[in-house]
Amino acid sequence: MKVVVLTGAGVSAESGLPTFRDPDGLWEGHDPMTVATPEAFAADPDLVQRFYDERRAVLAQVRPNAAHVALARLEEHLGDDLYLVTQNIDDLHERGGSKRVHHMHGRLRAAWCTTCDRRHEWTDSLVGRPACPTCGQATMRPDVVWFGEVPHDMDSVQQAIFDCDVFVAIGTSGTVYPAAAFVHYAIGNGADTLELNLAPEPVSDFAQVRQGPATETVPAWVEEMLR
Ligand code: BJW
Repeated sequence: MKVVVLTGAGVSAESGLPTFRDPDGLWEGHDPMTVATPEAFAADPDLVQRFYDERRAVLAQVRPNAAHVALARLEEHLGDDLYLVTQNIDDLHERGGSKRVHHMHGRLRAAWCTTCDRRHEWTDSLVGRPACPTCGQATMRPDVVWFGEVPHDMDSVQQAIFDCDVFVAIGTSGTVYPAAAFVHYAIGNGADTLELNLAPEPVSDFAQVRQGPATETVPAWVEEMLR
């Protein structure tokens, strides 16, 4: 059985990372949705770098939760037949034990130099405009995908969805494309579809729904899969 799992901010919520669209998801009075654009970065790079610096620093204080760990356990059993694609830029899937994680919106602990196009593992601040270790230019930005930019690994993700028997969306509002369309690709391919979420979302109309916190629904679903 081939399984594709798509995760969103809800899978990390119980680790203490705020989601984007929750009522208290504002940051310093800025809607994160307006910060996550190349235009916002061009207009006020310090503000955007601070937004990501703070989130990068918080990563060191949080831990993977039972949902991340359960998905790693599923990978142990399914190997390459589990394709885990996340919209999250945190590294909690990896720290929960997953080895094959596709970060379609990039990674918080990576910096991308827009001069030489190199990517570097990065745990420090970027707001002080450090020099790129490769070319020396002070042109590094968070290696994340903003609105209007092309998500990573799209060919591979689409192939995995076309090949899968089961598609599961976990903790995502399903409001951002192309991820919002994945459930439709999966249905078009005849896959079973399942949504695990705290609250009903647009995807709920197109999937079997299990409502509840990810730390409960995901381990329970994984347990069923392994039985
Ligand atoms: C729990 C829980 C618990 C809580 N347990 N659950 C009009 C139509 C169609 C498309 C477009 C359009 N206009 C513009 C577009 C394109 C645009 C887009 O989608 N815009 C929309 C606003 C309409 N998309 C793009 O520009 C993308 N690029 C693109 O399309 O390129 C073209 C292309 C595609 C493919 C191939 C070739 C070319 C890029 C999108 C980039 C999004 N980037 C961000 C920021 C990343 C960096 C960062 O993290 O700061 O990604 S925006 C933000 O939203 C972030 C997230 O990954 C993403 C999705 O959010 P997510 O994860 O769903 O979080 P929330 O907060 O929305 O939902 C949380 C959920 O958890 C809720 O459901 C809760 O109920 C649940 N929950 N606690 C279980 N304990």
